Amino acid sequence: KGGIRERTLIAVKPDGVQRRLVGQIIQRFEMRGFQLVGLKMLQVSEELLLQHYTSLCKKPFYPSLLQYMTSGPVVAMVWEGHNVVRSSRMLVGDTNPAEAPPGTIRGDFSIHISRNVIHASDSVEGAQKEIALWFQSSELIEWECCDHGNLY
Ligand code: DGI
Repeated sequence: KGGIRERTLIAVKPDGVQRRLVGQIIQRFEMRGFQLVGLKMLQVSEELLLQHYTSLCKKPFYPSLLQYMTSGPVVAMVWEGHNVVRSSRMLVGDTNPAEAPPGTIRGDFSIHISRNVIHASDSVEGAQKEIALWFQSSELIEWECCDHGNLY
């Protein structure tokens, strides 16, 4: 994928769901012009989290990250559009909310790195792996948006 069909995995973490931020987060991606192609709520398993955060499993904070990410439901989404991976990271803001400017999701809605509300894939290759991990291909819908000609 790439071009206008580039895709990324976005997940509203348990704190974001508990704090009723799902609607506002979806609105920010819609406002930008990105297209929703997959959406579900799930309880993340220990196995899924380990595959998702393989590179972090030896970190001292991993046990608390596991506890947090499995503490309640997560809303997982796949968004599509030109440069969606990079643009989503800009919309989301720095991993540490203290470094995330106002106007970003983390900069507007969070204080501490251990409760930073949202996940966004950090590369096109990473996004492809994460989407395959979190979604069945039958759960992703290809559709034409009526305002396509105004966005591209
Ligand atoms: O892609 P990001 O979510 O921005 O960042 P990442 O892939 O480096 O880390 C994944 C998540 O792990 C991050 O959103 C929050 C958590 N994390 C990362 N570094 C730390 C951390 N949590 C704590 N408590 N301390 C850290 O240093």
